[in-house]
Parts: sequence; structure tokens; C-alpha cells
Amino acid sequence: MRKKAGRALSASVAAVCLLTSVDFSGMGSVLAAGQPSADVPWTTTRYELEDGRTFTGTGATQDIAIKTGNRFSGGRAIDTMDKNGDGAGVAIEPTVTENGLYQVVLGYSKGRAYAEGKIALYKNDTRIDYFETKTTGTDPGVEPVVQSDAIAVRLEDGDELSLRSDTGDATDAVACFDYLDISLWGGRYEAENGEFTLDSMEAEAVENASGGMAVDGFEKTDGAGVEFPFTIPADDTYYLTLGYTRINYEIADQIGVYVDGERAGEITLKYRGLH
Ligand SMILES: [Ca+2]
Repeated sequence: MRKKAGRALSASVAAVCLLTSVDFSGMGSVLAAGQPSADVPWTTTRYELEDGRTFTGTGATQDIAIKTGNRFSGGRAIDTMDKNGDGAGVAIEPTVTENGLYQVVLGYSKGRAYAEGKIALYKNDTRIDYFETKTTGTDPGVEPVVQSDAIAVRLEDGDELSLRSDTGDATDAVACFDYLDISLWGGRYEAENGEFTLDSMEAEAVENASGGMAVDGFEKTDGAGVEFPFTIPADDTYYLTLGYTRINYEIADQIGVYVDGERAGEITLKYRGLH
């Protein structure tokens, strides 16, 4: 079910306009994995799994244990869950200040005897996807913590995420589960790092602009623009915010937004000031 879709998005305008940045975030439903490629990704919040609510599953022969070690974030991790029953796991309730599409990454370590496995990610009582885990070292007991591929999940305030061993193969749950890193999907793309559609366009230093730079030259002709390659999790609705400033005289009040070369909409520009 994983897929990655490349998209080229460009902003084009026939106005005197200095484009400084594009903020991009996903507000879609439950999706497959996708990694943002933004210049400035959204802030990541780490949730230590050892601080979560643990529960055992069907056929458990022991309770979930906590393992300590310098290699673990926070010095501790959930220990291997292969004896805790089918469906055993650990749950956290992330702080969601903005409902939207988030990426969730698992930090884990795994012994050399267990090459690959799967551990399920649930939102409330619905399974979203699996994290795939693999051996993270060759020295028993000191395997380093690594990060999984990201899973994209739509989160609202009050949602609970849990990691569960429900694959039917107990050996899948052999690993140390350290933390979940959660960040809003998307980020900020600096206009000066995009691709300009005309050679006459140029980046210049602008006070108070994001990154200290903005792109000039939109007034020269229709078709002037900046393109950004995106990797998005799936076809869905995404939010776009433009950072810009305008100077002196006006030619047009709108900037066109194009996806894969087709006009998808426009943004109305305010007069003067940095927006
Ligand atoms: Ca930890």
C-alpha cells in the first residue's frame, strides 16, 4: 500500500512580487508513507514509549518490561514483546495543536538473530500500517537505535497512537521499542532554492524574508515562476501558504498555483508589506 507520488508545484504571477517561501502541509486522510523534502521541516516531538500505557495481549506469559541502556533515548525502552501475547503493545496520546496529516517514525533496536519483522501502528482501535524492523547491529545487547520509515497519519486532538504486536508471528515483536517521533507532514520551502522558470529571475537578499532571501522577476512576463518538487503520500488535499512582499506598483493581484503544469488555483495578494 506504500506509494510515493512526485509532484511539481509552481507559483507564477504577473505582478511585482518578491516570493520568499512556501509553507506546505497535508490535511488528508490516512495515507501511506511519505517523507517531506522541505528546507525547514515542521518541529518534531518525541514521545518516549517507556512512558506510554502498556497492555498485554491474548496468550501473554509475562508483563511488558522496560529495558535500560545508554543507547536508548531517555535511557529506557520497551523491551521485546514476544512473550506478552498477540495484540500486546504500548499507547501514547500525542499533543495535537493543529489537526492534520502527520508523519510518525519509530526508533528501535533489534538483535542480530532477527533479520526483519513488522510491528503494527494503530490510531485508536484502527490499524494504520506496519513499521518494518530489521537487525540494527551485530553485537548482542548493544544494537544501536535506528529510525523506521515514516508512516503518514491524520491526527486530531485526543487521538491515541499505539504500537502493537498483532502480526501473528511473535518473533516480529522481538526488538527494543524506544520512541515515536511525530511531526506535522510538510514544511517550508524557500523560494530561492526552487527552480526558476525564466533565466531573467533572480534571488536577492531581502530584509526580514524567510532565509534572508526572496525571488524577484515575476513582473517581467507571464510564465515567470518558481517550481518546487514535492513527494506527497497520496492524492489528497494539501494546504499551501505563500510568503511574499510587494513593492510600489501593481500589475496583477493574483499569483497562479500550478500542479504538474496545470493551473490548480490562485492566491490573492495583499498590497505592500511582508505576508
Ligand atoms: Ca526511550
